[in-house]
Amino acid sequence: MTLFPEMIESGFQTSITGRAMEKGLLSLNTVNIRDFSKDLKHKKVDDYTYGGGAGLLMKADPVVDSFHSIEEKIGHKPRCIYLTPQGRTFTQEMAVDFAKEEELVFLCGHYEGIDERALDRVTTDWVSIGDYVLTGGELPAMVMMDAISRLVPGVLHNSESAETESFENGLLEYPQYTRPEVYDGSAVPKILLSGDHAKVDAYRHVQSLIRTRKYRPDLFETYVKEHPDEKIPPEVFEE
Ligand code: 6GU
Repeated sequence: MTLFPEMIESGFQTSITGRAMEKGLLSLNTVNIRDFSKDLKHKKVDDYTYGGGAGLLMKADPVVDSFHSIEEKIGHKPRCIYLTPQGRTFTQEMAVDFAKEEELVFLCGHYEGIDERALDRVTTDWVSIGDYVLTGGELPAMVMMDAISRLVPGVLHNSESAETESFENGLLEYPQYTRPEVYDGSAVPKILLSGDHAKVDAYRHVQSLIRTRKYRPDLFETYVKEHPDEKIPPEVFEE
């Protein structure tokens, strides 16, 4: 549900989510809230706020009527996510939970937001993508749709799925290299050319630990607490 359906459609048709739609693994239906405006002449969907203050607010009835059109189409009341900086900050764990749903509705606000009475009637989840302010809910909806879609079985190829493990084990990804073996004087770490898979895995794990400690000490602390029996090598604590 959006005032800018083309923005959502063009984004989702691209790349991996586009391929998954062609395969029938995902589908996208955009509802243009403006199509439910009762103002036949100007298709107005926003108005001034009672009590005054900055900017325009999206009116209740086009939003509620848009949602009812979806309810009628699918035959039940789906989970409806309102994208707002006031929501819970989106995490991988929330993506896993949303990925279990057969249908999800994303309600994208614009201007100063949406009349509270519409939100009361249609929304089940309020989600933010971080502590900064955007002009509308479309980009956050696309962020969520991407993160959730890649968790749907079949959307990623096997070679792509392997990469999911890394954030889900609570550590950052280790550094990766492809050809050439020496680029601009920098060689690929020798161990990666050894063919010894156990050694490569161990090396990568240590690299993940080093990165996580350096860039996300919060995640590192949690990881250490959750793996009390793991011996962390001293090089992880250098620098
Ligand atoms: Cl979900 N909406 C808007 N407008 N701004 C945001 C956001 C959402 N998440 C972070 N900033």
